[in-house]
Amino acid sequence: MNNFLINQVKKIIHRNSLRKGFAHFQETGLSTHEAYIAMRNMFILTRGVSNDKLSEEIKNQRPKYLDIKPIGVLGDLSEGKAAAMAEKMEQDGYYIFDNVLSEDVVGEIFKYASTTPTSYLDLSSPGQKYSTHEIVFDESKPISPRYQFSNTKIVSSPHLFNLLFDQSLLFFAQEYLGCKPILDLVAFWWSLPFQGQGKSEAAQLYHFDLDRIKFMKFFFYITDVDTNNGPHCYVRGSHRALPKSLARDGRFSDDEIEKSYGKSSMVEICGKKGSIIAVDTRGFHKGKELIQGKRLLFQIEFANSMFGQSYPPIDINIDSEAHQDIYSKYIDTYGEILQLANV
Ligand SMILES: O=C(O)CCC(=O)C(=O)O
Ligand SMILES: [Fe+2]
Repeated sequence: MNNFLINQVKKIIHRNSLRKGFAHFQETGLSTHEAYIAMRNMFILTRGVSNDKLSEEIKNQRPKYLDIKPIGVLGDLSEGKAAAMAEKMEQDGYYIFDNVLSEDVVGEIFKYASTTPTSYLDLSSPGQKYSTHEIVFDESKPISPRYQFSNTKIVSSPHLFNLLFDQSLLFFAQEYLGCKPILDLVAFWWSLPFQGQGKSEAAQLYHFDLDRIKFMKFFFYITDVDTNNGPHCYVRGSHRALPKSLARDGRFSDDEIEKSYGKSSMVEICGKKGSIIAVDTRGFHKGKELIQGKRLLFQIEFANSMFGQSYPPIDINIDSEAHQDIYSKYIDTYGEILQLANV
């Protein structure tokens, strides 16, 4: 059989498996590993079209909230401001906001991260494994390129917790996703120079994320980020159709990316501490390996569906009435991964 026919047969098999798996998810809310793998395979075989089609279906099933008050860390996004920003992001795959986190908030988050024990990427065995024991980050004694806080540690920081419920972020995510967003992932980590070791595991080689059908991440720089201490690198416009030559899963070299897209599309996103960036990481991206210094980054992901990879839920306690109101009003957004403890 020639390659074309082989691909057609593969497509039929993966399409069936995806269709069956997605229908099962819609009935039961459960996503099987087999269906998740079929989504990834279909994404590659159709160079993205399969995900775009599913997203169109989801738009009808999860119509936008009409009552969000779009005010928060991104400013006041009413009067069409979010739509214009989302349109720019639709073109480029990322958006750098003018608004930044306040110095006080950045300072408090930095202090929390400097004093709270964290796991670290353990390179002593293969795979992307984090240590079970936690240590307080010490940049003078590097033992890993990446130190990642547990979800429990993230929700224990009042300032990070606040950001999870920020209504300007929710509003922007809804504008970009075109439907009710789901908060599906949070991450908070330090990066350090580590002589090129663990680059793949630390997401420092180009790749695309594909845990969900459609998703976007907010990045918050908590330290100043320049070309030497790990800017987020993004290939402008690469969130659209996947080029034939790059239609596979895995990690990609800078050269491979440059051949397809050209150097001028490869953007290094530097920024002062407090910077806020939205990124559609279905496009090619990486964290640049650090040459010196350190980077502290907080990240929140919103998706259009929980279909795909499974993550464990996070137990939370809500003290403030405002957060309680938001949580219950937008339970479809916050209730998927955040579970009220002691209920
Ligand atoms: O460290 C970065 O800038 C990118 C990390 C990454 O690949 C991701 O968050 O999906
Ligand atoms: Fe990534």
